[in-house]
Order: sequence, then structure tokens, then C-alpha cells
Amino acid sequence: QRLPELLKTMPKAELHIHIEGSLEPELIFALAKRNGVALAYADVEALRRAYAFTDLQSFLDIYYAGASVLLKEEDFYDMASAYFVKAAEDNVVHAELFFDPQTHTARGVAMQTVIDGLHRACVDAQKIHGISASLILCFLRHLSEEDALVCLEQALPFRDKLVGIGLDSGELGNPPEKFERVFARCAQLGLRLVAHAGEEGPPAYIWAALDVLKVERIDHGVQAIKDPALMQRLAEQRTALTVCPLSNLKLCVFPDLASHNLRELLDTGLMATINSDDPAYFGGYMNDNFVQTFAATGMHAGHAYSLARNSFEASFIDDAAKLKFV
Ligand code: ES4
Ligand code: ZN
Repeated sequence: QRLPELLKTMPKAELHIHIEGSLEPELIFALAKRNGVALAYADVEALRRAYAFTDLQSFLDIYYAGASVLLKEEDFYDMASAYFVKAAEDNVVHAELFFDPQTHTARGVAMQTVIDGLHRACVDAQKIHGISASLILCFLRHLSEEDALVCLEQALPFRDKLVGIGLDSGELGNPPEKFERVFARCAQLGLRLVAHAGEEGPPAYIWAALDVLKVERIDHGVQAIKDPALMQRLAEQRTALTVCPLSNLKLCVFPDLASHNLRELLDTGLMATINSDDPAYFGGYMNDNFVQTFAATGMHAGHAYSLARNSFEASFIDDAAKLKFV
């Protein structure tokens, strides 16, 4: 079988997708019109032209502007439903969706509106596409821990609709230690814990995500390569890294895909996975990430099987159901 066919057809889990980052420009304009929201861009083409990022922050500014069109339960449902169509085409059979409620509650949108819309789309994804899906609420790390605690309080009535908690947004200057107390509370609530670390930030942020926040998975984590002791720890504990190659390329974490370290991480025995991060902004969904990264780094079928197996093993599917996949 040709390698691209294997990459596209093999069943896989997506563990690192910001659902607000799946909003395509066409849907942004359609929702803006539906909701009477003014945008700073004349049309879809003008918005797309602005997708020329130099680093994480230059992306986040446009990503939060795009999310401003989301107001009603239907908007969140439509956004996630459009993602599941793409995921099904790429043979994603399980997805764990990040969402950023603080981006929405700050604009007066109720937590219930956000979670109801996303959860309904997850339930329908199973019925329509046979995709199992769950939700991971992310705290925005550029805001305070007090803000995160308020957000958690607002989400408590919907605890049963969440599988876990994450930490995203601007990494540099916002180390994991800032969120030690709120993550401890989430652990007490039985929520699974993940955090972005080592995307732009140093290995010290990955150590702190593990030792202070006590997360089970590291989102990105590619900067671990700079710290041999950390590499050994991640390999021994089989801590998953949810790597996002096209994201790293578009945000200039690596100069080109051939320079990406995913292959080295895998060959060193780390439990890496491939994910799309913000596919509408970074030029591709799951299969684009797989096909382009394999072409650029010369990985082979063995790597493909490892990545697929890792994606299920590192997922928060319950262990009985996991046996179906691994
Ligand atoms: C994100 Cl690529 C990335 N990094 C950190 N936070 C984010 N939120 C959405 N995409
Ligand atoms: Zn991310």
C-alpha cells in the first residue's frame, strides 16, 4: 500500500484540536452576518491574507478576533459539526476537543451556551459519523489564576460534559506555576489534566507542567529536545506529547517541516502523536499534517502505526473501550 493511502485511511484519534481554531473564514463570515457582528476584514479573501503569522501571539490576536462571531448555542454546534465532517473524511474515529470558554464569557456569552452547543455536536458526531468525542475546557494562561477559578466555578454545573482541563494561549511569561491551585482543584474533581508546554516556552515549563500541575499529557512539548534529562523522563513515563507539525511550521517554531523533530522524538522512544491544533488557520486537518510531515521527514509505515497506536493509548477513552483500538 502506498504510504499516503495508509496515512489517510488508518483510524486515528485527534487529541489536540482547538475547536475555535477549526472556524473556516467562510463560516466566520456566515456567522458574522447571522449575528450582526462587524468584522475588521472586508471579505473572506482579506481575512485569509491576514493569516501570515510570525509567532504564537501574532496568531492568537487573529484567532480571538475570529471567535468573536460565536454568540448562540447553534453557532458552537455548527462550528463543531463542521469540524466533525472534516475529521470523518480523515478517518478520525475519536476526538478530544479543546475549547476556550473565557474568550466567550468575556463577551457576555453564557458558559451553558458554549458547552450545550459543543456537547450536542459531540453527541451527534457519534450518531452521524461514528466518532466518539469529548470536551476539554482550557484556561487562558494570559489571564490570572483568579479568572481561571471563576471559569471553573461557572463550568461546575456541566462537570459531566467535560473529560478534562487544559491550559493554552500565550506561553512565554505565563509559566505553569501560575495555575497550581486551580489545577489541584480540577484534579480533586476527577478531571483529566493536560497543558500546553514547550511550544515556544523552555523545557522548564514542561517540567513544571508535569511536577506542579501534574498533567498526564503535554500539548506540543517539542522544546523537550533541548533537555536530555527531560527526554529520558518523558520516555520512561511514556508521557504523551500531542505534536502539531503544521502549527509549528506556521508559527515559525521550525523553519520548515524537514527540520521538525517529530521523527527524532519517536525514534528516541517518546510517545508522540500528530494533531492539527487550529486547522482552519494552519493550512490543514489531520491527514494534511500526516502526509506533509511524512513526506518532509522520510518517516515510514512503522512510524505511522506508532502514531496511530499512540493516539488511542494517550486518549482519555475509558480502558474497556480502548481495547477496541489498541
Ligand atoms: C493555540 Cl497553537 C496554540 N498555542 C497555544 N494556545 C492556543 N490556543 C489556540 N491555539
Ligand atoms: Zn494548541
